Amino acid sequence: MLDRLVASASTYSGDVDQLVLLVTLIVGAWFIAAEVMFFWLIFRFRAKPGVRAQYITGKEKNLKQWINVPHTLILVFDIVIIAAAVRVGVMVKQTLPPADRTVKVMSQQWAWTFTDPGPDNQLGTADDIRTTDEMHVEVGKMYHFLLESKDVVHSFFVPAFRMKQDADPGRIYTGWFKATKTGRYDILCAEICGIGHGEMGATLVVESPADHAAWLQQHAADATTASTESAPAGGAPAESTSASAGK
Ligand SMILES: [Cu+2]
Repeated sequence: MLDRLVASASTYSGDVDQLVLLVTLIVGAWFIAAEVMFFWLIFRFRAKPGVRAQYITGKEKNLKQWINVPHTLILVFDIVIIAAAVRVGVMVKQTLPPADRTVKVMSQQWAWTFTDPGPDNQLGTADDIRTTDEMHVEVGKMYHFLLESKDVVHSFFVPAFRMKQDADPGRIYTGWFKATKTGRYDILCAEICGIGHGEMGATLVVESPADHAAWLQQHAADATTASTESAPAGGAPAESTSASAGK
């Protein structure tokens, strides 16, 4: 249902949508019930000439039922919501399925830098591919991301994955995702991080295995050439932005 508004493209995006729908239905039903009751009471007991208002202490047993019954029902629904939320929360944030690939995500005012391990699937080697404001992943592969911030608190938000994680300077957060649909999706910063916060968008490109292999080959060759030219001791991998290296 929500995927008509925002694409649903990760293994857990459907579970998050179901949770949002569950909360909306439960809270919405109670909202409508309360408003109908409220306006009915206003209408039913409106001022009439010659009728004195009743004085009600609230201690009468039959009247207290109007509080106790809905109160108990709401507590039961709270438990349902909490149980559903914990189930999804544990799956997305507390479990870490084994990764096929691990990528680095660096946030800073006001850009994203992504480091892909390259064809050797090892971070910190010469064929690492660094891109700015564009992240390439393969559909159906389990990814871990190591999320960092260079300066202030940012938040790594991929609406199509229903995934959001704060990035705090001085910490490395590990999270996971597995894309289920190829396409181009938004990456946003979901934490007000300064004057350029609204500009801090990037693109996530989810590719088929063949397209991703081609992207890896092309950019890893560029990265290796650049790193041997600029870092004789095999130092830091050179930057290879998609915008410049993709031509
Ligand atoms: Cu930010």
